Formats: sequence, structure tokens, C-alpha cells
Amino acid sequence: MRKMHKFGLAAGLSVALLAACGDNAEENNNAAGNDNADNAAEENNGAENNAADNDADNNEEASGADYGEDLDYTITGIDAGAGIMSAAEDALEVYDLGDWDISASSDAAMTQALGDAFENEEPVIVTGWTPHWKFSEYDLKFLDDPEGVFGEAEDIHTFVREDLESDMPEAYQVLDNFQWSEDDMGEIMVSIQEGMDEEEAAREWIDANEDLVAEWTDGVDEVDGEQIDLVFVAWDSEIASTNMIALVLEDLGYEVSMDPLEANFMFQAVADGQADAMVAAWLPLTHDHLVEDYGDSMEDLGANLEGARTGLVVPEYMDIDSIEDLQ
Ligand code: PBE
Repeated sequence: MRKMHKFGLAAGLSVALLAACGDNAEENNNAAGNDNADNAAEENNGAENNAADNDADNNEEASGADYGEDLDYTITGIDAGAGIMSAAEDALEVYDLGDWDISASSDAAMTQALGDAFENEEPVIVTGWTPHWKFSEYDLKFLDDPEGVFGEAEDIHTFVREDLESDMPEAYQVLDNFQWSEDDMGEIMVSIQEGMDEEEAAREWIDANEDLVAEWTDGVDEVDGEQIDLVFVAWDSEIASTNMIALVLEDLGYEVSMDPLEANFMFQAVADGQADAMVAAWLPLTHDHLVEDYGDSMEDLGANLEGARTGLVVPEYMDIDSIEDLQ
């Protein structure tokens, strides 16, 4: 039967929650610190503060600079190891946004920040990507990126360890054939977001897409309980894809384990042969540095999904359209 390393995922999520709590604690400290500073400075700066208030009132449209103050010049990021975090750091340099910082948290904490902002129509800027359920849940837009720091459309590639083809030809064939669309992945993500168990959501998608799955498994022999180890990162997109392909392999007779890791350890595990495969490499840009480090020691089976995208994402109700507007 399927051997899910759920404890690993649970641990990953509590780390994410702790990280989120940590962030709050930090914010509270900062808030407290600022209050004290404000109180001390209040008498002297009273006139200046009023002038600033008037300025803000006179501005009909919020500018990037106003949002900067509202947001404490902070963009809400995800896990520090994600490729989108380095791209976002690059964006700060390229667009001359020296005042801004990117806070590291997790996919879960980032979507929580979005939810909190939408409750009160407050501004928020996050590192975001598609496919992701947040675009079905909230009215969001990518900020234009005229310098192309986040690249064009990305493909998500499947990588397997060396020798997988000779050791496990059946799994290799399925992984090589595996290809689906943004909408396919999105359907599973939305079901999970709406409260469905991850495995159940993947099963529901497989049942509704038997023809496509049959194309991947066409002519592939069944196996008898062979163990196959998949690795992934607990990004919502990869939770969806990895659960889905794990079930397809399980239906073929494999005993499947799924281990959530940080991005660099996911690549390393497949390169070292400790894990058999992953379906979570975003190229040509997001995981470029990881492919550079580990790509030679593993096999790229090509894109399993085309047309993914990453960037800075904000609510539609915000009055900015480009990363340049944050200057
Ligand atoms: N992501 C989702 C990943 C790849 C998949 C965009 C958060 C990253 O930035 O590394």
C-alpha cells in the first residue's frame, strides 16, 4: 500500500506556521519599538507629521511610495530556498528598490497574508505564481516586469535519478509521458484549498481524466509493490502534482513515498540517487541555479507543464501596475 510520509509534511507545515508566528512576533516588536520612538519624537515632529498627513490626503491615487510606507517597504515572500525569492531580490536591484525588503515565510503564510489584506482591502505585495489557487480565490494581478527579471513563461520539468530507466523502466516511462496543463493542476489545488484531503483531490482529478492518464500509462506493465521515492517542496502547486503522480504510480503497483524537502535538498536527493524522481523543477529561470549545481547528475525528462509564471502579485484594487511603480 501507499506509504506516505505524512509526518514529514506535517512537520514542514508546522515549521511554516512557526515561521508565520515568528513574523508576527517580529512585527509586534517592531510596532512596539516604533511606538516608543514615535512617542519620544512626537513633540518635536508634530508639525512635520501633520505636513505628511496632508500630503497623503491630497493624493487621490496611491503611488508606489505610499504603498511602501503602508507596507513598511516589505514584500511578503515564501520559503527562503524558493527560486522566486532570489528573482525577487534581483528585482529589488534591477528596479532600484533599495528601500524594500522581502520577508521569508512560506506558501501558507503568504496566502494567509493575502487573505488578511483582502478582508480589509488593504495593500499587500507577494511573491506569486501560476498555477496557484490564489488566482481563483482572489482578484489578483501580476505587476508588469518590463526588465524581465522574472523571465517569460516557465515550464515545470520532471527530473529522475541516473539509472532509473534501467532500474524501474515502468515508472520511468510513466514519468516520461506525464504531461498536463495549468488547468489540470489548478483543479487539484482548488479542491485542496476548498478543504479536500490532498490524496482525495488527486484521486478525484484522476477519475475525471482517465483518458489523459491512460496516455501516460499506455503499454506500461504493472509492477508488484516496488518502492519508489518521490521528493517535492510543499508549495501548493507541487503538493498537487506530486500527490497526483504518486497515485498514478501506485495504481500501477508501486509503493510510493513522498518526502517534502527544501528546494535545494529536493534537487540534491535526486542527484545523489537518494530519491528516484521529482516533478517540480521550474525552468528556464526559477531553478536555473539548482539545475546548474545538480543537473549533470540527473536526467531531465522535459516539461510536464508548460506556461507557468512567477512574479510580484498584488490585489486588483491596488493602484499600481508595474514593479517600477514601487520606486
Ligand atoms: N514556486 C513554485 C517555486 C517553484 C514552484 C514558484 C514558488 C520557486 O519559486 O522556487
